Amino acid sequence: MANALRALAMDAVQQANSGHPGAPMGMADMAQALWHDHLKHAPTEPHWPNRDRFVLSNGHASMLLYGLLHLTGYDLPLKELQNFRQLHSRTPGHPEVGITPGVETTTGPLGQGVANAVGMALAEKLLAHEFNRDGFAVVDHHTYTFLGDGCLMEGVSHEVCSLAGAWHLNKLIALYDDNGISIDGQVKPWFADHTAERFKAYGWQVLGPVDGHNAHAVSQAIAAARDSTSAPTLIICKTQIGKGSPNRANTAKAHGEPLGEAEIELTRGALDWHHAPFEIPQGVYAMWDAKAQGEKKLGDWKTLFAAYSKAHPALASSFEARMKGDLSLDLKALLDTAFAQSEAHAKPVASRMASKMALETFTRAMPELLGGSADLTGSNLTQTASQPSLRFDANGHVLVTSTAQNSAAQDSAAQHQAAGTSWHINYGVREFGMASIMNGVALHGGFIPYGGTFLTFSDYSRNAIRMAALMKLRVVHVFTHDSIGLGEDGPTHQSVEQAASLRLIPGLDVWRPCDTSETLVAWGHALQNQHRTSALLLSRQTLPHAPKKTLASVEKGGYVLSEPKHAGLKTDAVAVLIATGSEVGLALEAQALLAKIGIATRVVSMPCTQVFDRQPLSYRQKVLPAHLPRVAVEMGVSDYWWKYGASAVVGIDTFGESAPASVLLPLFGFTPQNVAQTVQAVLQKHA
Ligand SMILES: Cc1ncc(C[n+]2csc(CCOP(=O)(O)OP(=O)(O)O)c2C)c(N)n1
Repeated sequence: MANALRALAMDAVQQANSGHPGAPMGMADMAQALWHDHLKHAPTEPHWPNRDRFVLSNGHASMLLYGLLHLTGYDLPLKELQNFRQLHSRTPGHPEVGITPGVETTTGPLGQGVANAVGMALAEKLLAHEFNRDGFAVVDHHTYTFLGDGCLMEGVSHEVCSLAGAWHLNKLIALYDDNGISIDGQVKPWFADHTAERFKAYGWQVLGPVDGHNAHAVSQAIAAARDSTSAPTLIICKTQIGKGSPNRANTAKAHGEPLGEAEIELTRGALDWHHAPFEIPQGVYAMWDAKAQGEKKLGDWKTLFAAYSKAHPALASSFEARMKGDLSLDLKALLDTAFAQSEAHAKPVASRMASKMALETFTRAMPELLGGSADLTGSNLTQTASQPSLRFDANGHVLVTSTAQNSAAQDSAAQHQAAGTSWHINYGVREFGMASIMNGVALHGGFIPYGGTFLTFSDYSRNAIRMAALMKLRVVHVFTHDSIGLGEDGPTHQSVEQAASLRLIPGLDVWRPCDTSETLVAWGHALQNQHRTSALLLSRQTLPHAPKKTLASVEKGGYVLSEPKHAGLKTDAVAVLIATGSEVGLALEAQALLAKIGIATRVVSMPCTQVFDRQPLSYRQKVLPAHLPRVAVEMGVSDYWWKYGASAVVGIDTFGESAPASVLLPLFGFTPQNVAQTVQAVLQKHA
């Protein structure tokens, strides 16, 4: 059976003249052990909620996964394998979720697949805790991942495997393809870790080394791993990269090059596989076919779920809605009311606090919100009064009595058990781990994860944010302390280029709201868009309220906040000030100063440039009329704003400084006077 996987991998890579044959050939027996003997899945219904999840963390071995999906009966015909790595095929170079049925996550950036798997295993555990009832284990599956030396060398694997141990994710089973080879050759000189001891130290159960080419031995190890009641398991499988190829096996050359026609012929001989390229004998197909068995398991689960629906109708319908990604709350009505209230109160608050205020309302009624922070809970303000801190006991059970930080959270922990709780996770100081685990949680379904850190440290998690956007995942990043306005912590903590650089990620909505109302809208937008990733950039410092008329205008991402008449002038604007977040108040002050000397300006608030860019041209031209010069104001690099046709940017193109914010703002030119003078200088140039 395993040789069918080897043959498909070497043939497809050869046909594409590109790809990685070595890892699929090396892991073929491990794959046979898992997929034939253990994996619970239904090829005819790839989205069955209670399927086991399989994550190929070493995504360059994509042909292994495509071979498995094809052979076991997914809708992935042979011609797709023959089209490996070609435009618009369902077999892209690395596995991509949403393109190939049965692919659970997009992998390729090493280390993040195993992180996604940790997120999936966490989601399973939490859903089981929330929805399972006596006799009704409707959520009960494993998460398996294959990973190689590369994943284990990547630092993110440390962050997430450490968490998986602390969380006792006993249904997470990782199979390590221990072939001792990476691209540069034998790994010994650069990867001499004692991996077994490393994982034991995390609190994992470690099995093996087993002979990774003995499918029976691997299968037995998986069976033992499935019995674990309180720890995740790492199974170390000793393998040969390119197994079966007489001249390439156990060499780095097997990693990422086609074997070549001659070597393929030799390999067919060595494997005793005498079939034409892409030809799989019917008998082999029959052995691999998992459709009937999958349908039986699926059928059993459906019967169980039907009985569950009778016994616990509310829970059952809530589970179905959660897995579909429907919100538990009608956010539209709630946002309208909250927006009206915040406009009426017009209170100055830090936008991080405005975010917490919004979350207080959401988390009370939305158990799907799975919050967290990378050890900055009190600064990011991600935990609300109704959210207990997520804790597990030594047996891996979710602790109902929480050791939450505040007593309100402790009280509510018990209250919320029945109805479902929105939890808050202490991820520890692990930004990248948090972001990539959140991706796994979102991929599993049932939750909308959000997590906080300082904006500057978004750089640590950046590739996971990019992956979320690529996968179109509803994940919300709460980035506080978004500028030099944070003050004394200095340039290591003060974001300068982060806002602009996050805005470069395609598909990521970056919000930098200016007050309570805009923050509400930002959260509403993030939660209501099931296929978008969002980052909320929030201030540490208090911001004034900016009066505005409608929520709908904010939802456009950029809108006219103030016309000259609001500053007491009857004339039309001669210039536009574009500002975001904490600089909107500054722009309004500059507008007032300019009005005093008879210069009429318009202030445009631009909380989310991506959403603004998606508006029709006619709207954008109305907000930013072509004939008016524009001055952008943002405490970050100026580069980003030139694309909006700015004539000048009041920005920061150096690092910040360590000093109180009250000293830094004037030092860097963030005063109403300097903004007003910049507008005057622009007008003189245009005169
Ligand atoms: C984050 C990241 N860095 C670098 C790469 C490029 N890359 C792909 S595979 C690989 C080596 C992986 O070694 P190993 O996991 O041992 O795979 P094997 O050689 O066994 O196939 C590298 C460096 C990548 N895909 N992701």
